[in-house]
Amino acid sequence: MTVKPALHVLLAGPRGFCAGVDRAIKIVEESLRRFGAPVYVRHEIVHNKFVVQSLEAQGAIFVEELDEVPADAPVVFSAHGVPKSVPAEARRRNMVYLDATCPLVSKVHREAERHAAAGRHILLIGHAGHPEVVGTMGQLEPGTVTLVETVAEAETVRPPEGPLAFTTQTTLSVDDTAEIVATLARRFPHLVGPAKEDICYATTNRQAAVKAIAARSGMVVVVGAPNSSNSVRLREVAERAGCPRAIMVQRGRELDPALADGVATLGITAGASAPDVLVQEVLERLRERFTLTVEEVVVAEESVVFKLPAALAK
Ligand code: 0CH
Ligand code: SF4
Repeated sequence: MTVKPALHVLLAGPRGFCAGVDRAIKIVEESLRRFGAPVYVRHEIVHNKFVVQSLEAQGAIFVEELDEVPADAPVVFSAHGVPKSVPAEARRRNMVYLDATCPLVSKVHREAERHAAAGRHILLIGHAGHPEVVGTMGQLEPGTVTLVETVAEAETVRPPEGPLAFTTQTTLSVDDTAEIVATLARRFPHLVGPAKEDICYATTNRQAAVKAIAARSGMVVVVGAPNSSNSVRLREVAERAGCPRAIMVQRGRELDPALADGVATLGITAGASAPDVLVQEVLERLRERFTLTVEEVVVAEESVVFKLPAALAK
């Protein structure tokens, strides 16, 4: 019997599901129990195909727009949030709807509304076209918000004269965002906003955890999806923290274990929308080729839990 070479695995902690994702999935599952199938979901409930397919198997139907949902069927809005026009349209059509927007995204929506009510133009730091950015912009009147994506844009953006505020997407790079905020604060000394930014606890902790393992790892594997903002950031953070190779996979079978040949220590993390079963798949895949020793590196403990919406909590 050939002996498999040794591979030391560092598991980032925290990794994987956050409280907002956990709540969003429970909202779909509980809706299926209450209303029976089908329950429609506008947009992927979270950016993970395994999660989406598991819910589809239970009777959920995923669509991109509300007009694809029959008026007599219940619909859930995804964790990323929706423009105000979406619930407004659901009410107009007398639909039953459940909002799975993460409470930390809703908090940013309210913050943006407060700035607008105070007459401040808003600089929203985020990625163009991402559903959370579309949702946050959709809380505001057109012309009252300008998107800033990069430090270069922060250097050149020309908002209208007058009071100015900033808000951010919740799943951005902590380091990039600090630089963007510093640039804006230098150019616009009257800029108001949160103490740092609106990046959530889960994004912050997952980036800190992957940083802690990246410098010790010859390779890092991020379990997540290419359309998952927070997961994509984890791969970037690992690379910037000095790891020579950081890759992203959606499932264990996507990983070629031979990539880890010659690597002594391999780091693994998972985006906030990636279930733990997929991390286990990656470990199983590596065991096909290596004898693993697994060490968990925990940089923060998380105890955040969000309640279900009142309509489902009863
Ligand atoms: O990281 P993003 O926002 O692309 O979304 P995800 O991968 O579905 O993770 C959950 C976060 C949802 C809203 O913050
Ligand atoms: Fe909420 Fe943060 Fe999770 Fe997004 S990543 S769902 S903002 S806890």
